[in-house]
Amino acid sequence: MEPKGDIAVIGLAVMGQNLILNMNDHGFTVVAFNRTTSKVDDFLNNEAKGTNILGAHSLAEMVALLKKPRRVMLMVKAGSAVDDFIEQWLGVLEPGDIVIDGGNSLFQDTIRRTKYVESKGLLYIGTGVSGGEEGARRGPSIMPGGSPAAWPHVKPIFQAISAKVSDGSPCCDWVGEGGAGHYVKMTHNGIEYGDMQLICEAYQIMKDGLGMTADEMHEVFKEWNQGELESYLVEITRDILGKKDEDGQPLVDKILDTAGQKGTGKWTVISSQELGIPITLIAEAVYSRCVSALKDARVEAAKVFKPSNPKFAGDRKQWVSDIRKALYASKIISYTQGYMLMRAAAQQHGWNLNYGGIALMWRGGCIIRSVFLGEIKKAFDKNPNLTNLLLDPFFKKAIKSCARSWRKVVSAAVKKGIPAPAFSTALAFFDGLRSERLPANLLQAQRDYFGAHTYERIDKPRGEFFHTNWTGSGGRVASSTYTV
Ligand code: NBP
Repeated sequence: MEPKGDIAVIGLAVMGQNLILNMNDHGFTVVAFNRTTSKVDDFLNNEAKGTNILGAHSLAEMVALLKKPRRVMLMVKAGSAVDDFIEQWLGVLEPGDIVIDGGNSLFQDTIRRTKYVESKGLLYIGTGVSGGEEGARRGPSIMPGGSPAAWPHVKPIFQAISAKVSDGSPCCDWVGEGGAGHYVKMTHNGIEYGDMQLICEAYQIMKDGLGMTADEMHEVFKEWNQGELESYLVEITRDILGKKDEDGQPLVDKILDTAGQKGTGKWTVISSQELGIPITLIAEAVYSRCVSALKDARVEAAKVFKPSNPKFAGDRKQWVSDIRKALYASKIISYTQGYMLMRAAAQQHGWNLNYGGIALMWRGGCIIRSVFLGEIKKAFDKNPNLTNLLLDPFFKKAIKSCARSWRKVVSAAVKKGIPAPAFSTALAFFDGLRSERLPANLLQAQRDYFGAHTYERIDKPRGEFFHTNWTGSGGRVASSTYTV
């Protein structure tokens, strides 16, 4: 009998199960497999009951159920489990078959695995899948990269199951070679950290600076979700603020204020350091989670340094409008930085990234989906070579119209001792970027003074380096010149 399976999905936790059900809804025959094989039977007897989903209890059985070229997709914990599976598969798959990793793998691992799997005659796809449980079931954002020859074989399945924007375009397209898909997913997660932190800072300023209740802020986020900030994260914040505990009190007020993280934000920041790209807002978002985790230290310090009166003076309605603008401007900076990072990574790794296409992939299905991403898509449609989002006329105008409120909110927060690290760093980055001259002249002089690191001069061509014997007692030998 001819095999019927279009694709196998390995890993029957929340993401794998929901992706399989989504694929089944779109008419694909999926073979389900899991390391703990009892979960295959559990799945077939419950969630998958009455569907066309097939179960496999061994890799050999899984392979026998698949049409050629075989498509096998991992939805397991990122890390060594992926390498272990690849090794096992190399023994049962054939040249031309396609190995897909849909977990949150580190992009360097995907670069390495793509080369390794290709060297064995197979094809590899490392893909970001975003949208959590609901996205996986109803339509995620999917960001595939790896072996270009694999894409035509996977495209019909991925584009069918992905989220769609209002004109029907799928939130899934080819991202690029090697680790490009996982890099874009990692950047997405970093931006997600930034968006969440910005919303949390707006919340804290409204709570502490304006003395607003969760119910009042629920109304504010409801209103914000009807304008330029309309997004999934603003929408869920609205709902969270409206949620009551069993005693009728807002549940959010009872949740311990220490945040966790799984590492993709950290990876984004590490990559930015390696590439020398200032994604200051995402970095602050990651560090803010670290500060939140220092609960005991914060409780102790609060006893000693508690701000006396954090309340803002003036009209509350006006402040809420100012906070909205500060959030919007800071968000523009965060995406500007995120796109700078992807551009630098693309240059380093030789990826031909389609920046408008990435905005479209993030426009629906994923956690950072928003109206705002539609504007980014338009900016890249108008100018595919746009090097800096801030230079697009739409964003230039938006930043200018928010600037006064942004400064007002950041200075009030600083004066009143309310932490607003992401709002502040966004403003500092903006001021740095628009400064034709920064104090790095002095910095270079310091470096040359103590380490003979040399400097360039404004009255000489770039690339010519000078060393000064600042004290009269130093030698004439300069250190080798380097830049970061
Ligand atoms: P988990 O990340 O919790 O992984 C559970 C699955 O991995 C199970 O099928 C488990 O098999 C399998 N597994 C583990 Br753990 N170690 C294994 C090993 N050494 N060898 C073989 N299989 C192993 O599941 P998830 O939350 O569904 O996420 C799946 C992937 O998707 C992850 O990479 C995750 O980062 C990514 N992701 C998750 C989300 C989300 O919202 N949860 C969103 C986007 C992406 P077992 O049943 O035998 O233990």
